[in-house]
Amino acid sequence: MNRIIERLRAAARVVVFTGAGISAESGIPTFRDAQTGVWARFSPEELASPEGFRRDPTKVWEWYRWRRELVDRAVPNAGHYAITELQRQIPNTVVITQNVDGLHQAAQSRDVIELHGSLQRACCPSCTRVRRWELADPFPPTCACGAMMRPDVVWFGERLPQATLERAFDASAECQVFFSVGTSNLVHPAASLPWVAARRGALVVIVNVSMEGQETGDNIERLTGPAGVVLPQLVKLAFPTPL
Ligand code: BJW
Ligand code: ZN
Repeated sequence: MNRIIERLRAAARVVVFTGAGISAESGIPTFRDAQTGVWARFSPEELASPEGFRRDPTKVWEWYRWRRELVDRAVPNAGHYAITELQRQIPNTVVITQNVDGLHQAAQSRDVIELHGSLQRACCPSCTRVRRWELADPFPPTCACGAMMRPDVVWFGERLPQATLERAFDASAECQVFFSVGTSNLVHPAASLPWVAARRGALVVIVNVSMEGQETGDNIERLTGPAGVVLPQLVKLAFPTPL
């Protein structure tokens, strides 16, 4: 913990990279947890791939509608708020998320880089129009051009938006401390961000309830526990607020 606090206090640039685990305490299921994860009940190819959408678009839309209902009822947890506080303490803190739930923004984090898109938007595969998607919209949503829209998210086999990815790689290469929070770190190209940071000399801090499958190394610190507990403790220790 001491090394993390020292490096954090001295850091000019920080990256917080998050995955589904940061939102688990807000009641949003993760993808790969054996018991509670979404993939325990559904196959990723069926629901999160262009082929799956072509095969059964209504089924895929129903899955996203169910997730959007959960997200609309959810509120950010102490982990999201600790990241916002870190951004206040170190203004050059970049939040990079794989999540599509918008909870970092709901916790007032600034300039969040969303690598895998957003549940709040739909886009048109035919004319590329993008618009906000509301649960009250006709279902499944149809574009002004007449085509059925799709969720504006990145599925397996699809390219991440180039400019978004470049911003994420640049921020990771330039930071002194890189937090990897609540991600199994299995999905590329996002999974390479911690190693970009580590190669450039950053301290990588892994925060996860389980360290199974997570890397080890000289530049890596591991904090085991729920993000909603670990992150507030860490931020409080690093930046105690005066009475
Ligand atoms: C807690 C906690 C608590 C729980 N506190 N922690 C190189 C090598 C191998 C494969 C590939 C490669 N490059 C590309 C690939 C293929 C593929 C890939 O990576 N596959 C791997 C699975 C093997 N990647 C792609 O297809 C990507 N596209 C691409 O590379 O295109 C290239 C291309 C080139 C030219 C032409 C065309 C294309 C796209 C990947 C898109 C991923 N999309 C999804 C769905 C997004 C939309 C949606 O949400 O529906 O993104 S899949 C899903 O996985 C979602 C997530 O963002 C992503 C990551 O999951 P995450 O967040 O890590 O969740 P979990 O569940 O895995 O982990 C949760 C963690 O939290 C666990 O560790 C828990 O322990 C922890 N936890 N409670 C702290 N309270
Ligand atoms: Zn259209």
